[in-house]
Amino acid sequence: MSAGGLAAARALLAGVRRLAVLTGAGMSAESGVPTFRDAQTGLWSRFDPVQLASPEGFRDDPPLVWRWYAWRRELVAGAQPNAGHRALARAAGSFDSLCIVTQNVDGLHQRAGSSDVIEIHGNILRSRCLDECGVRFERPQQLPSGEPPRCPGCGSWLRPDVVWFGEMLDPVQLRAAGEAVSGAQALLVIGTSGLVYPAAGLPLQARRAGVPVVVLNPQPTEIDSVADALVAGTAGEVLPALLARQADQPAT
Ligand code: BJW
Ligand code: ZN
Repeated sequence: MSAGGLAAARALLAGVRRLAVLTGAGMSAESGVPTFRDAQTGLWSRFDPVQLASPEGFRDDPPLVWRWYAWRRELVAGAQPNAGHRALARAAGSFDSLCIVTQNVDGLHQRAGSSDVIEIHGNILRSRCLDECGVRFERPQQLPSGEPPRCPGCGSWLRPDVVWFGEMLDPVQLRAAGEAVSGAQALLVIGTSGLVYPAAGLPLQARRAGVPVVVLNPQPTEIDSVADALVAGTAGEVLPALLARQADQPAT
């Protein structure tokens, strides 16, 4: 971890009362949930995103996509929040507001105890009707055939309640995310490659609103150019130290 980066980021966050946080897959890496684009371990190094994470892919082969999501759902259900998730949840008490905008679909922020969370790419544990008849399920049943269950409202397929490539994000949530980011006194960006829009545009939106941006990532990202402070390290290692406020520090 870069100690210099950490000191600069801590100084930048010191007087902040309203913090916004944007998280990506790297946030959950230390919980054992694979990222998408890491070269060896990322999901897209083994699986085809067009086949598995697009509406066309699902319509082409619903059982294939459903089974892939069932596997990931099991993985997420068995994962635990890591030290980074817990540090963010704990830190909420030392800010007037701490809003987490997450691209993650795993629900680990909420399970760590964070309450102000906007899931802009949905949640993998929920399902909804492919034909948008309004039916939503918290926990879908698994059929022995591996096929997706049918929507009890209209008979169409159920699909994971996530945002696939080429799909619009929920405009209400996207607006709330933009407002959280622009209305904060600092934006902390954790564990995202910054390649997927519109989420990747939020740091620039913050910057344009005069909100300083801190980027925490073990690797360079597309967002580094808009960062006021860069911390090289992992979420689980860095966040407990970065977010410990003066009052929380042990007396030395
Ligand atoms: C660690 C770590 C540790 C590792 N600690 N860090 C404008 C420009 C160009 C393209 C577009 C654009 N606007 C829209 C597009 C098209 C497209 C897009 O962005 N494509 C790009 C890839 C080029 N966007 C869309 O289609 C979006 N829809 C949309 O814009 O609708 C309007 C529209 C429609 C049609 C045409 C045009 C406009 C929807 C995007 C939905 C993304 N969906 C997914 C799947 C979700 C469901 C599921 O989980 O299955 O969301 S794709 C995947 O990528 C997932 C993620 O949320 C998202 C972002 O990935 P993330 O989180 O950044 O992960 P990685 O793996 O990329 O990076 C991990 C990072 O962690 C790395 O930096 C590591 O170093 C780091 N790390 N260990 C801290 N321990
Ligand atoms: Zn339906």
